[in-house]
Amino acid sequence: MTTSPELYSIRMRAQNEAVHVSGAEDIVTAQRLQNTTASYLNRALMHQPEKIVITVEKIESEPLRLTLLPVVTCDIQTAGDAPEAVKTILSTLEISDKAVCSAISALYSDTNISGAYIISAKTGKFLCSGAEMPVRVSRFGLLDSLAGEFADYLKNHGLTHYRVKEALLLASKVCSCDEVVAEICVSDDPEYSTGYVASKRHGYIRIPNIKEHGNPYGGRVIFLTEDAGVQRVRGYLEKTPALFDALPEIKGVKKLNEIIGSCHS
Ligand code: WAQ
Ligand code: MG
Repeated sequence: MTTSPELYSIRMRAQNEAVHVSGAEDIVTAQRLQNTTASYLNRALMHQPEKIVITVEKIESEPLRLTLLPVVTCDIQTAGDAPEAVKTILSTLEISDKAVCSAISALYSDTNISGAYIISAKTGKFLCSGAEMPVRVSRFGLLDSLAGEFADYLKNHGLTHYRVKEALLLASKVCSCDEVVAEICVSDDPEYSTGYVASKRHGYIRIPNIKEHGNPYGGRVIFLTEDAGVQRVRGYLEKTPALFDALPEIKGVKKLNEIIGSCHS
């Protein structure tokens, strides 16, 4: 009988003057811990941080096996067109106008926080505020044996930036949660202006020019169904280990109407 190898959750966060500047994570075997730690250190050091925290934790329960969302890139030429496209996508997903407004104002504010806001898809109310800190999605990774193949596959589709892989994994864990209607993300990296809208219905829709190049602010918003238990969702997103064990479908660049198809009302 072969036993599965021990798995570890490895997480990095770096900060400067108490501001989060870099983060990354994966689930790996012991054999890959050293290389992963080195690459995370290098990544953190690019931000000249005052403090880097790398946490390595053995995973005690068998991780869930999850499927990556299909990937499509929306044909958007300028930052001026992106908000309208985002609103149109969200309008096909049972997300109220109020909730869309709450999300857009949180995402396009001049602040960065280290986690995601949770918003009711119906009322637009923030379900995490004050003591209820924004949720930090964690404990997800790609099966070690797929790492090389996955990187080549993304590269063959022109998706070479490490952010794409990590964001796709994170969004796929978020959308695997029953109570999640959608997630929207804008990077806080001033050099990275592609964001996404992810949902079970449409998959992972990449939105080029979701913000102006040079803008240092970003954020994430997760929309929940009306009857969702926020604590359960938070527990799942933060703590339940999840491994992705197959390559995603990648559909290339498509027009918004092709992506949302007959959903567009
Ligand atoms: N859990 C919850 N929220 C997070 C997490 C996390 N683990 N990590 C970051 N955030 C929030 C936080 O508010 C950041 O300011 C914001 O998301 C953006 O984080 O396919 O790199 O790490 O080309 O800047 C999208 C890739 C990249 C799109 C997104 O986000 C593509 C990205 P960043
Ligand atoms: Mg980051």
